[in-house]
Amino acid sequence: MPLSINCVLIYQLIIVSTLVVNILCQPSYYNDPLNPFPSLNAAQRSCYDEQGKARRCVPPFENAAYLRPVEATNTCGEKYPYLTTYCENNISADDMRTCDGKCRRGDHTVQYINDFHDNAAQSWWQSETMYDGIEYPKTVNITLHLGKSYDVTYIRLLFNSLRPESLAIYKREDEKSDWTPFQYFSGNCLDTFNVSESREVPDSQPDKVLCSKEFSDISPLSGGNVIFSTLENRPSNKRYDQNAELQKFVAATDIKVVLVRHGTFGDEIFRDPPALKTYYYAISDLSVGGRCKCNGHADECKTQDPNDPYSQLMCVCQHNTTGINCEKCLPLYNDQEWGVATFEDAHECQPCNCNGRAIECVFDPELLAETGNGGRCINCTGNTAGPNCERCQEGYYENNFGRCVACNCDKTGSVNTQCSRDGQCICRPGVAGDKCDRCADNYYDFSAQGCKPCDCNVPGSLNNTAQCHPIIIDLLLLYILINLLHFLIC
Ligand SMILES: [Ca+2]
Repeated sequence: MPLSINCVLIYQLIIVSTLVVNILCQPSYYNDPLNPFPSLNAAQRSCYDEQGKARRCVPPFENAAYLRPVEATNTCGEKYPYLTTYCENNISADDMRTCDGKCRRGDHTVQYINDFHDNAAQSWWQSETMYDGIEYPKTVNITLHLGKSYDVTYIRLLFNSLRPESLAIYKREDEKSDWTPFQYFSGNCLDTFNVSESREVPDSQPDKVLCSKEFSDISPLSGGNVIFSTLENRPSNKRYDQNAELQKFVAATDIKVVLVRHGTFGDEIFRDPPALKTYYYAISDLSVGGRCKCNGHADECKTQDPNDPYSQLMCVCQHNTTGINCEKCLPLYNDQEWGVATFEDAHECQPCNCNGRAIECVFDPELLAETGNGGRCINCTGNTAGPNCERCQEGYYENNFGRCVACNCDKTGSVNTQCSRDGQCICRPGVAGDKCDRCADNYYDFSAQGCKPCDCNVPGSLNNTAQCHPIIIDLLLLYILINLLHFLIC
């Protein structure tokens, strides 16, 4: 339905005046995008100072979105051979709309959202129009995979269409976790997201998710920004270094932008096709300003395979740390607990003392309290044991060559499996031998209770040696019994 002449004039006046306001109120994020981090050169970002002392370090600030994998749930011209036609608002022409817009498959794919951004020759992603059914509550989602965890400072969307009246930004802290809200933008926060509009978080809740109406104005018709500065209006960002909640809040591996509701002039209620075809989403650039998250232990990130830009992105870890985000100590460097590097303490991982007999240790807080060293070596080699592989394991003794040798104590004749430093096992009563594997002289009947005494008279024994045998004693008893019977009968 055509609008009246008066309506057109009022409409054009509103657009021109809001455009002027918009130009005057250009976002200032370019002035200080690193807030609260100062701009650092490579030497300042280094993980060691001039004296070689470990210090907190960070990878360079970058656009983490650039050329990363991205998906959209709707794109114009995708339903081949369907052609998406759209109209554009035109404030300078008498007829407000030009409806010669055509989008074929491939014309405005989502890959144009984070390609090289050239202001002079912009490429952009575009959705279908309200005429095609893209209308609240049906949303359009843009999902961006950063490749690894980043400390995100800002997210910027540069629109090539009207900005949405409502949009939400979600994030994931790792590729497997659930999506959590990052920021809402809406002209009506409460109705749309059930969140009150608020500009600043309380100190007690540094990770509170805010909703802002800052970018929900209908103007400009094109070229408007939506910018989310993750640390802005969060007073605790001055102590970012010590604030684990805030550090967790800014960390993201994936970003999802949900385009919830079009900003409109209200003319869609007439369901006039040219009006409906002016409402679509078009974004020429999605930027994510941030640093590769390395917990203060790396000054650069690289892909695992230098020849494959889509292979796993990883921190080049320093300070004896390892992991995709330098989130743990190297296997043999767990003498102190792993920690995020701060300005006060680089939390450099310290080597365990395993006497060269282990390649791995774990941090044990009880051991640290007892000895001042928390590294407990595991899988000690050479039959050694102990927190530092400093002694022979149970059932072994150290021989003259410093090697741990098995005691091999006889299970029947020994009190336990451990022998003394010279290899002598501890024998049960009446048992003898290094390994406690036989009865001592003048003892017999080797068993788990030890050996019984023979009580042989040494001078009366054969070769003056006190030795007996169970069978000999039995024969002797039989001989005595027979003689006694013979004496009684005869
Ligand atoms: Ca682009």
